[in-house]
Amino acid sequence: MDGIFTALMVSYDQDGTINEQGLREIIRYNIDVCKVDGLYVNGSTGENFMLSTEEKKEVFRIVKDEVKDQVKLIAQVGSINLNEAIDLAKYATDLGYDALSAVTPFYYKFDFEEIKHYYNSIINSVDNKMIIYSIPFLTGVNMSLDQFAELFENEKIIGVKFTAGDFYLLERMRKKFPSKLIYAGFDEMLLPAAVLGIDGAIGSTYNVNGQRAKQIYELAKQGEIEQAKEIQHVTNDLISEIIENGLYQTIKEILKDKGVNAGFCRQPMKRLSEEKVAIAKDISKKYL
Ligand code: MN9
Repeated sequence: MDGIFTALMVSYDQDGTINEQGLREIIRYNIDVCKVDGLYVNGSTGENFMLSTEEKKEVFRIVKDEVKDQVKLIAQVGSINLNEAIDLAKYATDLGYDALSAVTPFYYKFDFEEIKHYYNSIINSVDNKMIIYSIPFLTGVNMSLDQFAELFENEKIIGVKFTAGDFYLLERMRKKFPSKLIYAGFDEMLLPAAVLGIDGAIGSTYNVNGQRAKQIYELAKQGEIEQAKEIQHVTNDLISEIIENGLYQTIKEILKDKGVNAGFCRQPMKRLSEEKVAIAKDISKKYL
């Protein structure tokens, strides 16, 4: 389960309907061109939190059908509707997903006992493994080292997707939990995270920039830091231009520039102006 995982994009039509053929093309591009080690399905990048339960299941189904066993698959099933999360956990497990992940419950200020109950309820309802999805800047949920330790007491909770810039906490976690899987969640900080000894990374920009990410990760593991730094610099020039132009929309336009029918983002996420579509195409040609 180590390596570079793409936080998979989903192709939506103008009216927000899932475009199955487009989704299959995005998957193929990730496996055949970006050569990533796995896919993280229905995360933030898949626009998961704007989907109905049925739509989330449809995405899980299409992805598994296209991938079969070619790469590892992680299903993000988290929801503050705990019944939905458990239902999705069962669904993805039955489909054969290699592991589950769940975002920390958000919006209400759930206390730690509630968070712990949430994770144990989900993972104890299925025969599968759980990767905590920690993304404090979007959820507002910050967990301490001791709280992670308490969650990790459940052996079915095997790791964390760490989308934060707190490298002190990351280092403490690596030291304290040598056998748990830690995935870096910020693509622009892959190299420093890799130096600290992560097991892999999960990110949105790997939909288009997976090859560079794999190089950074492998070079860091071999101690070739100078070379890795050069590739991270180019990667971050790319990422900063993508973010400036509109993160998910621009990645989709880059995919379209590569001949992949990546569609549009779901409302309320906005469309790119024609000018920004042109900028996205320029970014695609300049870096990829
Ligand atoms: O899950 C992604 N997070 C979000 C990881 O999209 C919220 C990252 O891959 C970022 O998109 C990326 C750009 O900041 O690092």
